[in-house]
Order: sequence, then C-alpha cells, then structure tokens
Amino acid sequence: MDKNNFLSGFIAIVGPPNAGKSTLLNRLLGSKVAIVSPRPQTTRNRILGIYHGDGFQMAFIDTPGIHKTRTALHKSMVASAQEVFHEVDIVMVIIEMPRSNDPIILSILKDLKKSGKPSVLVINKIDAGRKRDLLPMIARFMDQHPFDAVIPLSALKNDGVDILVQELKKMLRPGPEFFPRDMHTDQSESFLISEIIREKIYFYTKSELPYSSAVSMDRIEDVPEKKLLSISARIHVESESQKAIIIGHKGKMIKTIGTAARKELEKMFKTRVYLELIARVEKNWSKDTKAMRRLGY
Ligand SMILES: Nc1nc2c(ncn2[C@@H]2O[C@H](COP(=O)(O)OP(=O)(O)OP(=O)(O)O)[C@@H](O)[C@H]2O)c(=O)[nH]1
Ligand SMILES: [Mg+2]
Repeated sequence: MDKNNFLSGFIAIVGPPNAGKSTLLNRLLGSKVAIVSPRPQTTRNRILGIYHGDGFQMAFIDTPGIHKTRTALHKSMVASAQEVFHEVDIVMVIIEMPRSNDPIILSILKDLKKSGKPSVLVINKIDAGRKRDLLPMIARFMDQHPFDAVIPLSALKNDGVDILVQELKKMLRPGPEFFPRDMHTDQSESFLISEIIREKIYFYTKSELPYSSAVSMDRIEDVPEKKLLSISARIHVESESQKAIIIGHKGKMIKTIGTAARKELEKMFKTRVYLELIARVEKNWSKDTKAMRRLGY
C-alpha cells in the first residue's frame, strides 16, 4: 500500500443515553466490542473500536451518553464524553429518531459548535419512526448546525450503515495507519469479560440495581490442556439488600447472570469457560470517587 495515500482519522460517537451508540459501533466493526442494553447509561468508559478499510482506517471512540446529572459516577461518565470532542478529527452525533426533541441534543450541539470539528449527524432507529417525519427532521437539524452530512439509519436492522461509512470515508484526511490490522479494540481481555457480565446484570436486574453494580476480576486463567478459560469475578453492589437481590432466592439470580455471561464468553473466546461470580458490598461506591477509581471509573 502507498503510505502517502493512506487515509485515517479519529471519530467520536457522542449522543444522548440509549441512542444506539454502542450498537452502531458493533455494527460498524462487525463484531461486539461494546455492551448494549435497553437501559440508558450502559456504557461507562470510552471504548475504542477500529475499522480497517482498503487504504483507510477509522478509529471510533464510543462514549457514555451525555445527560444532565448530579451523581459522581454519572458526572465522570458525562465528562469523559464531553472531553472527547477535543481529541478527535470528526464528531459523529447520534440521536434516536423517536426522541429527536430531547433538549439534551441542543446542549450537545453547543459543545459541537465550540469544538469547531467536522461533524456528521446520525439519526438512528429509523425503523421505529415515521418515514414522512424524516425529511423535515433532517432540514431542522441542518438548520441548527452545518453538519457535513446527516445520515438516517437503523443500527439494529443494519439499514444505511454502509452509507455512513462512505460519507465518513470522504471526510478522512491523509494520515498514518495508527493501529495494526489485527487490532479491533483497545480493551483488555479482563475489561471485556467484566463488561459482558455487567451487560447481563443490566439485562436481568431491575430499577437501580444495574446502576449500583460494578464488576471486577479476581482471576483469569487459561488452562490449555483442558481447553478452558477459568474466570473468577466479583459483582460489587452498594448495600446488603442489593446483594440479596443480585444473589437471588437460592442463588437463582447470580446463576442466571453467570450462565448468560458464560455462554457469550464461550462464543467470544471460542473456548469452554468456567465462570465463578461472587457478590460483594462496596458501600455507596458510585458516590465515592476513590471507590469509583478502584472499580475503573
Ligand atoms: N429499534 C431500534 N433499536 C435500536 C437501534 N439501535 C439500537 N437500538 C436499541 O437501543 C437500545 C440502546 O442501545 P445502546 O447501543 O446500548 O445505546 P447507547 O447509545 O450505547 O446507550 P448508552 O451506552 O447507555 O449511552 C438497545 O436496546 C438497542 O437494541 C435501532 O436502529 N432501532
Ligand atoms: Mg453505549
């Protein structure tokens, strides 16, 4: 490949919570690097996902959803999303069509304007909106900000994602191949595993429990002679009553979470997995910045 013609760029994926940012990142890469859930505030850390094209490379940065908040954990999540504007070449704002009036979008557009970065607006979830609303919506947003492109799509149904890639490609500048071709994400194996477990907690538990849960690794051991990945992880919750819920009657809940996580990890790592989960109380960790840091936030 001619090094001088190579195109590359860092592209932020920002937007309100639940807009489908992580779904879109996984769709763009064709593999799961970011967890997804029907609840807002699923993503807590920035996640790098690298798209390798023929003669070009796009380094996407998935971020936590931007929203108004007071809690320590969510404040740090939102700050990490807002900082990303200044660190990328292109900002991709993603909103969901059925919630295009969310007032937080205006404040995101303000941050975008301040950054002065080239930008794309993705209107996601067109499968859940009315077709005839789309053109006026595009016109309204073009009026609000001089986006380089506005792309309606459905990340879930994989409708329009290829057009987004074409548009982004036009916006890349000559640059180095930042990452080797076999690298798809910057996440460690242990972070990926903890995220998959967290995804299952979001899926199976209710009300505040997902938001009060964090996962850390005690042990990851490859046992090649048994073709086995042996994992021991901890689920941190904020109170004894939450611990009782996450364990469930006769251990049913923690077993359900563990089985779902194990099945997905077996597919992901193409090996048998032994997964041991332990619940532990880390009192009010999401309000305590020291504890948050210990848990990776
Ligand atoms: N109908 C529909 N649902 C979608 C689409 N894309 C994503 N979703 C759903 O929207 C929900 C949120 O998706 P995520 O990818 O976790 O959203 P996110 O923006 O990363 O959310 P946070 O990390 O919480 O900020 C999930 O239930 C997805 O299945 C889409 O194109 N159409
Ligand atoms: Mg997400």
